[in-house]
Amino acid sequence: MADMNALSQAVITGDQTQALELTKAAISDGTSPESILNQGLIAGMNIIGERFKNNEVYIPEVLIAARAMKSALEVLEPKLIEAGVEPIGKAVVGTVKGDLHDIGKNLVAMMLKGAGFDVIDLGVDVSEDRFVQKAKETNAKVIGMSALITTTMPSMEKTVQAVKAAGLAVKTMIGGAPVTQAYADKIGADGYAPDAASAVDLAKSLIGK
Ligand code: B1M
Repeated sequence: MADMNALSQAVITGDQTQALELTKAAISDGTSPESILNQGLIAGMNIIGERFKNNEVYIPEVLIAARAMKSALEVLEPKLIEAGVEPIGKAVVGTVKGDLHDIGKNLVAMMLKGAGFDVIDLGVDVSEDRFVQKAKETNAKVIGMSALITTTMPSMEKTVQAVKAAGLAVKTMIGGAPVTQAYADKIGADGYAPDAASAVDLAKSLIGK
C-alpha cells in the first residue's frame, strides 16, 4: 500500500521528482485515484496553505509545492478521467478575473471531463466578457467559475450579470475555498459546489442529467 503521508510530504517540501514517483507507485499498486488525490496531494497542499497563512512559509515555497502537485496531477489525470465517455454537454470553466490560482479549477475540469462533459478550459484571469463570449460561441450548457481570493469573488457576480444581460440559457456554477452557497444565492448563480466531485453532481443536476 502506497504511503500517502510520504506523498503529502513531497508536496509540502516541493519535491517534484518524489511527488511524481510516489504518485506513479501508488497508481501501480492499485491505490484509488481519489485517495492519491485527497489523502496525498490535497492533504499536503492544505498544510502548505496553513503554513502560508501563519507566515511559516512564503510564496516561493508555495509555488514549488504547487509545481510538485501539478506534475503529480498530470500522471493522475488519465486515471481520474474515464475513457470513452460520450459527451453529455459543454462546460466552459475558468478562474475569474484577477485570480491566478488554477489547481482547484484544473481538478474541477478533470472531473467534469471524467463525467463526460466536453470541457472548454479558459485558464486563469478570465473576464466576464470572455466567459460569455465562449459560452455563446460553443453553445455551452454550464459556466463554471473558480475564485480563491476574497477580492476576486465579485468577478463571479459580474459574470452572472453578464450572462443574464446577454440572455444566455447557460447555467452558472461557482466554487473555490472562500466561496459559499450563501454567496451563490446572493449573486444569483445557479449553484455552488464545495469540491470537484460535488461540482460534477451539481453540473449534471443543473442540466437535468
Ligand atoms: Co495563494 N492564496 N495567493 N497562491 N494560495 C490562497 C488562496 C490563500 C487562502 C492563502 C492564505 O492566506 N492562507 C490566500 C487568499 C486569502 C483570501 O483572499 N481569503 C492567497 C493569497 C493571499 C495569494 C496572493 C495574493 C499572495 C501574494 O501575492 N501576496 C497571490 C495572488 C495571486 C493572484 O491570484 N492574483 C497568491 C499566489 C499563489 C501562488 C501563485 C503562489 C499559488 C497558486 C499556484 C497555482 O494555482 N498555479 C498559491 C497557492 C498554491 C495557494 C494555496 C496555498 C493553495 C491553493 C490550492 O491550490 N489548493 C491557498 C491556501 C489554501 O487554499 N489552502 C492560497 C488546492 C486546491 C485543490 O484547492 O483551489 O480550494 P482549491 O479547490 C478545491 C475547492 O475549492 C473546489 O474544488 C477544488 C478541489 O476539491 N473548487 C471548486 C475550486 N474551484 C471550484 C469551482 C467549482 C466548484 C468547486 O465550480 C466551478
